[in-house]
Parts: sequence; C-alpha cells; structure tokens
Amino acid sequence: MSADFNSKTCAVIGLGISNTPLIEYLLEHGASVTARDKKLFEELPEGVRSYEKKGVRFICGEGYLDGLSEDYIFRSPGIRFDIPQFCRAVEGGSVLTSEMQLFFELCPAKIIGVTGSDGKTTTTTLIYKALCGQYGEERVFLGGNIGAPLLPRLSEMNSDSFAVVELSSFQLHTMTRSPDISVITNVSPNHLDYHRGMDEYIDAKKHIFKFQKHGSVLVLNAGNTITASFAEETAPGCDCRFFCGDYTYERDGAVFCRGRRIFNDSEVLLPGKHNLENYMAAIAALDGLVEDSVFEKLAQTFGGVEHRCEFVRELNGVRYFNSSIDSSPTRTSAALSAFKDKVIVICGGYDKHIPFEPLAEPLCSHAKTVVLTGATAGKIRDALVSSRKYVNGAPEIIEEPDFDAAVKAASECARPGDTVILSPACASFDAFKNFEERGKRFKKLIMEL
Ligand code: UMA
Repeated sequence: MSADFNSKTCAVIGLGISNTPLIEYLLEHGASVTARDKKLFEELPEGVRSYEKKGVRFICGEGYLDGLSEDYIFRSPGIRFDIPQFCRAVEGGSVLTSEMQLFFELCPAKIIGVTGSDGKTTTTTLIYKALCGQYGEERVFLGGNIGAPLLPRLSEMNSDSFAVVELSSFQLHTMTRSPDISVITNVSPNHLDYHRGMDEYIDAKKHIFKFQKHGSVLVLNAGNTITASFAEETAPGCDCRFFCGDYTYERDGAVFCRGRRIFNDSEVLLPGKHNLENYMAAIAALDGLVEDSVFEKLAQTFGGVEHRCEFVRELNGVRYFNSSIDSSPTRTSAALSAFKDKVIVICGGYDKHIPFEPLAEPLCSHAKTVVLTGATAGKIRDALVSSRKYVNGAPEIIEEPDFDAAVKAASECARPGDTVILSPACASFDAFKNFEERGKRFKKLIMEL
C-alpha cells in the first residue's frame, strides 16, 4: 500500500477508536470513502457522523456489509477477517487490510511491538517510559491496542523516532509486517470466543515476528512454554533474547541483564512478580538502546498504568493502590496475588449477575480485611462466609454501602506496613460513570487523608 489513495475507493468497516482517524487520513490522501458500521447512523458519535459533510458515504445498521467491493477494505480489529462478505470481496479483487497494517507500511520510525495474553499494557508502557527517559518525549510515540491510534501522528515521525505499539491478536491476525523489535510477554488461553481455537490464537500472536527482517530483535519469555518454543521459528539473522532466561533474569533479589545488575527487586515500586517479569521483558527489548540507569530510575518512580494496581501514595507507613480497572473476580484475584502480605481490599460495585464464589478463596488467602461497598456487597459477603476457607472470622468483613465511607473505613483500619487496595471485582455503574471516574475518586480521597 502506498500513501496515495487518489481515485481509489476505500471501505472503512467498524467506526470506533482505530478507524475514525483513518477516515480523515484516507480523505486527505485522495480516497473516496464508504464508512460502514453495524450500528445505526444515529447511534454513531457526532464526530464520526460529521464526515458525512465531507463526502463520506455511510452504510449503517443491518446490511452494512452489502455490496462490499471497494478497492481497499479496512477492517476494525474486532471483526474477523474471514466472514463471507470479506471473502467474496477479496475474490472480486478488493484488498482486505487494516489501519495498523497501513501504519506499519508507512511508518518511518523504529517500531517496537508488544503482544501477549497478560502484561502487554504494562510492558508497552515501561518500554515507552524508558525510551522517553533516554531520548525525550518528542521522539517517542505510544499507541495501538492501548487505545491510541498512531496513523494520525505519522507526519510527526521520522527515522529517529520510536513507535511503541501494543498489538492484540485481533490486530496481528492479518498483519504481513512485523516490528523491528517484537516482544511476546506470554501466551495462555484467551479470546477463545473470537479465535477458532488455541492454535489460531497462537498463530495470530506469531505474526509479531513472522515477517521480521535480518537484524530484528525478538524477546521471548523463557518461563512460558508456548512462547519459548517460538525461538525455533525466528527469521534468519534475528536476535532472539529470552527474559526470565539467559538474557534478563532475577537472581539474589535483583534483576540482571547479561551479567549487569540493573536494580534490586526491593527498589521496584510496582508490586508483584509479574511486574518484575514485565521489567525483564522491557529491559531485554531495549538493551543497547537505553542505559541501565534509566531503568533503575524508572523502577524507583513508576507507579503503574493508571487504575491498574497503580501506586497512589504512602501515608503513615500504609501503601495505597488503585486497581479500579478490576471489574471481575478474576482480575481482583490476579491483583491480590501481586502482594506478598495480606492486604486490606475494597470490593463491590455494580451487579453484573456474575457469581462471586470464585472470589472467596483469593480473598481468604490474600486479604486480612475486606471492605464491602456498592450494590454487590451482600452477594460478596454471602459468597465469602460460605466458603470453606473462611475460618474464625478471617478475613475481617466491614460493610459500608457508601463508596467514600468504605474508603475511609479501609484507611482507618490500616496499620503501618499495611497495604490498602481498591480492587472492586465489579463494574462501577452503580455509583460512577465508569471505572476511571471511580479510580479518580479513590485517589482524591486518599490524597486528602
Ligand atoms: N463493529 C461492527 N461490526 C462488528 C463489530 C464491531 O460494525 O462485527 C463496529 C462497532 O459497532 C463499533 C466499531 O466497530 O462502532 C469499533 O468497535 P471495536 O471496539 O471493535 O474497535 P475500536 O473502537 O476501534 O477499538 C479497537 C480495539 N478493540 C478491539 O479489538 C475489540 C481496542 O482494544 C483498541 O484499544 C482500539 O482498537 C485502538 O487500537 C480494546 C480491547 O478490548 C481495548 N482489545 C482486546 C484486548 O485488549 O484484550 C483485544
């Protein structure tokens, strides 16, 4: 694909975060654009609808894929590549592609791509922050599945820039370009509602290195059987580096890169072994590009991606974390396991009618006090007290229907050395617009203590 779409017809399918700026790009580069979405036209955001005035033809609602025969078809990541309408169009000569593929083809910057079932957002962010620390923010760009499309920023990039891109299996599935530096944090069963099976999911992930060129770097997790096996399939001349392996590793309470001590585990602000692994992946990816001291400073100062086990403050020896993004029992369970000692956790929120029995055991194992709030407080209490792991009234249960009162109660029962974490295991809609608003409210209350 070239940047010139003069006299070409383009179908942009799925008008969400990735594809809306794409419409602007295609119009600027001469294309005649059809915008298609399963939603009704009236349901689309005002910003999307405004393209009608710029000559974009909208085909919305049922039948939005009818008559698909444009020269280029840009699919949104959430739509499978092999639906009958796409197959027919491709047989008829259309090129099926995506916003991310176009970005990769046109990007003059060094691309660092991160994928994986868990930890990709944190690892992507660590790589971004480390590059900013070394080269300055103006040379580094962050985007992809993390929520920011990079295509609109192409004109700001040159060969001295770095594009740090989080890539999902949905995006990778049909990509025919790979990053200069690729990182796979780990692969475990995920998105099996979208992919036809584990094999297809693994195959999609492999696209992050399948098209790498001589001199590219591939970072793999030596501790994850599936990803470690990818080493046999790397491109000739590709520099394959193992984290949690022989390239970066943890030894005697410190993280090392090829024999160099980078920092002690105890210096790292982000809690949990999985975050040390994220650091090891990022350090392996940037070895030779970023000085060790940049990583040491980052480890001491980076409190995490907002709302994901984000460090808020330490007050009177109590550490406070905001993990408002944890809107399911599995996420809360994963967050709690990041802490060595038992924590005080604030749980509860909007009722999605999911069972809370799976939350009982992690709460019993990792919490000394559970402060329950919101619409689901009673359901979580019932699940907890009927668990066979709940013995002798431990963990202690406090119920405060009001969110602010729950935060206050959690801070009041904390003693020096304790950790307080907001990890609701529920969505926020009973009391807030979204999880971001809930997390910000929590942080405000904690900063006011
Ligand atoms: N749509 C259709 N037909 C369909 C499906 C969707 O017309 O069959 C329409 C929807 O009505 C909507 C539009 O497509 O108007 C786009 O919806 P979308 O949510 O699929 O896509 P984007 O808004 O562009 O968001 C995507 C990613 N979403 C998915 O992959 C499902 C976002 O990742 C990503 O941040 C964004 O691009 C920027 O790159 C989200 C995600 O959940 C956060 N990703 C998964 C994950 O991280 O586990 C992969």
